[in-house]
Amino acid sequence: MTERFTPHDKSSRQPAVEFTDESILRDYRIAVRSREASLLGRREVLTGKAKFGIFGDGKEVAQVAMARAFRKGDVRAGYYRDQTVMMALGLLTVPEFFAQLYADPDVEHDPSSAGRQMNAHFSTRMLNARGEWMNLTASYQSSADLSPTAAQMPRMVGLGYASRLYRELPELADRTQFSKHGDEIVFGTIGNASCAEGLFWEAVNACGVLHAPVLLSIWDDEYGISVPNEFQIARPSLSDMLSGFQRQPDSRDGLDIYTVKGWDYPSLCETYLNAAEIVRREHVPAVIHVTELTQPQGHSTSGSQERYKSAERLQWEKEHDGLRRMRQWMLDAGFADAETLESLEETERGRVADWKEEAWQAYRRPIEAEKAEFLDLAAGVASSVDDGSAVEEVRSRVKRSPNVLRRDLYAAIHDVLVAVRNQPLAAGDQLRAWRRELDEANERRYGAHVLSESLESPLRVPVVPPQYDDDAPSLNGFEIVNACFDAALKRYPNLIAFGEDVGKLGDVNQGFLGLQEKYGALRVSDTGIREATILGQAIGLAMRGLRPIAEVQYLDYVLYALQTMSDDLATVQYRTFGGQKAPAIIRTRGHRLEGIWHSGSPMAGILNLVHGMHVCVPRDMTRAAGMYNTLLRGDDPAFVVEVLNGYRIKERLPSNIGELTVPLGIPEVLRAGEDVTVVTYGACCRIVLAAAEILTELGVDVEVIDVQTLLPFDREQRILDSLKKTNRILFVDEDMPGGATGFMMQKVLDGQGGYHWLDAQPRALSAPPHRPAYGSDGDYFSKPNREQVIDAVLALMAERDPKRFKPLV
Ligand SMILES: Cc1ncc(C[n+]2csc(CCOP(=O)(O)OP(=O)(O)O)c2C)c(N)n1
Repeated sequence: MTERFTPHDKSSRQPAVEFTDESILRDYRIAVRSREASLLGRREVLTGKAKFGIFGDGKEVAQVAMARAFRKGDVRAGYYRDQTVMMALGLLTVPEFFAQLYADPDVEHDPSSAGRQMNAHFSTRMLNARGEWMNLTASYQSSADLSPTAAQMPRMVGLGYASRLYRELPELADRTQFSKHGDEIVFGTIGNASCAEGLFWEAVNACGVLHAPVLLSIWDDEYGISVPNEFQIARPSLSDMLSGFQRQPDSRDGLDIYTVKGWDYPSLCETYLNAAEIVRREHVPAVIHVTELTQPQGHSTSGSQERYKSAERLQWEKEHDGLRRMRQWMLDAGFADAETLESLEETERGRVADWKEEAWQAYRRPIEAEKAEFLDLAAGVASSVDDGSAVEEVRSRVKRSPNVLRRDLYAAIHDVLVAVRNQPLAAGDQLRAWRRELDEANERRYGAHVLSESLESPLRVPVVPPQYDDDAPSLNGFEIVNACFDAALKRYPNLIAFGEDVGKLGDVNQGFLGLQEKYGALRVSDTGIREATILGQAIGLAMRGLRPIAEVQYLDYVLYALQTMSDDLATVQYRTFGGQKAPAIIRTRGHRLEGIWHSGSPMAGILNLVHGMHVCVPRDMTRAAGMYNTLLRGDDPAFVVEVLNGYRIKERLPSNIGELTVPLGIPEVLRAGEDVTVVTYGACCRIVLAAAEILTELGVDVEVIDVQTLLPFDREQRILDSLKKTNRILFVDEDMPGGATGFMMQKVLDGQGGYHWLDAQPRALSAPPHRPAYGSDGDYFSKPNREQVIDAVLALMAERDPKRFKPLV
């Protein structure tokens, strides 16, 4: 193999580059293969075999260059244009590419998402079939893609920062399954138009601050669907705009910024190899702005670029097509002759077509088998009734339809059962039994892996009640969580805590007081004010084997991070069909301060967006400690809302503060009673208990239940047990009407069948439908209070006995 080209070495620290005829031809082969896959992919959509297609055509050459710089253990955090780099790294086969296009739900066929994600949303399997981490340094990795533009940016920060922690924290040295001395870098990718998103700028800044070894590529084809750059960014060039981040010579502060043309293969190779080497060695992030990229087939299958690109632009794109340019360069430089290239192209065209067909057959086979089984069973039904014509009609509809889907079979089963309703038929029962079998399989296909299914699921963590010495000290609430975090930091060397004011100050309520001094500034650290990338920092660290506790200072500010929490963190396991996990704990505090942005309770808004996480609402700091201990023993992500006014309330310090656990999804009865069940959580527990005392004087025996976690909710139906006894129920919280009280009501009355046990109207007491006003009176008139709880319970009792339980006011 001749060394025809050696990228020149700007820093004279250039790694050895394999730049041979063979390697160039390999790159070209992958680029051609990828292009062919895009072309055929689009055709599959246009002929109705797939629903939608978005492809990486036009970005191939940049990506084969990028792949050259990847090392085992490196991680991609990219988006839907990256099929070529995935193929070049051997992380995506052509059949897998098509399987995802067809939404094939077999994880063997689409290992990225088991058909759950739109096409071109890639990921690698970081977990084995038991949900345990594999050796992440043994292969290239790709964190799971998302559709929202720039949504991959926050996670990229954490993925990169993990390398820094692995390099700099001696206590992590033996975790070689996740990192070898922090030498892994992250390859981020983003489209030019997505750089108009705030998440992009926040993430670039955070990478710089954290010295996260991230190499971020901007694929710039000058458009975001139909909207050109002039409507996206303030200056004509993104790299110009980014130049303020450029680090000064001999400084580690800032980023390196490179610009390279997307059709210039040798320069791309040189740039990627240089940049990656520096990022890897120095842990200084870099951006490669890849310009003059094209989009031969347009943005996606929905729409045609001729509608918004001029004839001149389209002509320019043809001339600057990377593949065409690379081909010409190879011919000009004598790397290959035209005959060799033509033969290569011909071969790839044939192979991609075959692979596509293979993927299609693999996708269709089990469905066709189900179709055949349906036809058999339905024939059995038709022949066992006097007039089987209606059933036969359904059969022939299914028989005739090409590429029948499972939904069509479900509709057909229903139609058959409608046709033979009220006829006791063995054949009908057989059909029903088969449908139940299908249900089971489909439930897994489309519903599995919302939460961890591994042996480490926090739902399996044994309950360890708090224990108290006779002389257990009474401490402030913050000292209780502080003792819990101290024990956890000691127990788990991979526990990393961070957030605004978490480091030096020990958080604004002192939960981490003194712990930075004790464990160091990388274990307990401050962050900038950047909630979305605090979330992303947590996700990325967790995906690389660390255990982050990331703090968002107040509950009201979680909204800044909610998109990342909802779209990314909560769906990691689901969207990868259990191939990846991110056991991050997001800590915040809320309720009962004062004013619109310090005492809000947008609980339903949050909890309904984060299925896939546990939502814990501890009523005091001992419960909070128990929940943290449970979560740290598990491998799911979670959101914990501590009670803001609990930090100064005294609690006895359990002697087993580092071991006690609180089970998730198991409510606690705080006060037993016979007349009314009041269901609440968090700060409202105290208010309801105070009301219950007065209600006893008024002759009402109230059972008070703390749900403890909103997700999961009452896994053992303890609230139903209470309702069976009292037959009256009131839900109390600080959310808006119809918010988390509505959520709880649905769970109990509908989900648990509580409706059947009611003797009185089920009621909810929540905050009034406005944001909380400031000041003590503002608070009183904006949140449920003791008096309102008493009145609501009396109203419930009055339904049965209005004379005895007259309203007080
Ligand atoms: C948050 C969000 N807004 C809008 C969209 C719809 N959308 C999908 S791709 C796209 C354009 C992205 O352009 P660019 O970042 O340049 O990437 P390209 O597709 O050109 O590679 C838009 C607006 C989205 N996916 N997410």
